[in-house]
Amino acid sequence: MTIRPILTAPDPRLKAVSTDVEKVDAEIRKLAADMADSMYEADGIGLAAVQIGVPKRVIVIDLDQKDGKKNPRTFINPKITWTSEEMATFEEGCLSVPDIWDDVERPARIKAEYLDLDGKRVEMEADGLLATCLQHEMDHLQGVLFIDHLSRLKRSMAIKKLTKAKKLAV
Ligand code: K1U
Ligand code: ZN
Repeated sequence: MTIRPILTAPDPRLKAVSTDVEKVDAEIRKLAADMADSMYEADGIGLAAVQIGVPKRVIVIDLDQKDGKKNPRTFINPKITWTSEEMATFEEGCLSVPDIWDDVERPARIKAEYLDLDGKRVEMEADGLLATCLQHEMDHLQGVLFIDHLSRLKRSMAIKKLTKAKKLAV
């Protein structure tokens, strides 16, 4: 089990645009396993590789964590192929934006495709929290945080709070 530290805003490495995985090999499977360990340790439901400083298009999500049961899903080179016109609002949090939660509106339903841990292409449809979480994690792959969806005032208040918390931590 390897827990890797999760970067927190305003770390500039979170702004990196992640690149496609060329081959799903042992190194990528180890990265996905480390990401899952790090996500569980931080009590998260999702994590993008860039959040542990690896700007590759890899995401892990586990929405079924109950009674210590673990069922992480890995999405490699994910791509959204369709979004609904209907929108949905969820209160979002982020392991890279600690202690800040706010409502974000996103398409309610999406279709996506990705590679699984065997390198097989998978097509899927998602709604509810899975659709929200996938869009949130795919934003990370573009260097976008959920606070970038908030008003300028809310975003600058959030950055101030995060910067102050970092200064107090040293
Ligand atoms: O990207 C991340 O940092 C993961 C993030 C995912 C997410 C949460 C909510 C809406 C959209 C995306 C998190 O896991 S934040 C932590 C969290 O959700 C949670 C923590 C403790 C208990 C319950 C939930
Ligand atoms: Zn996040």
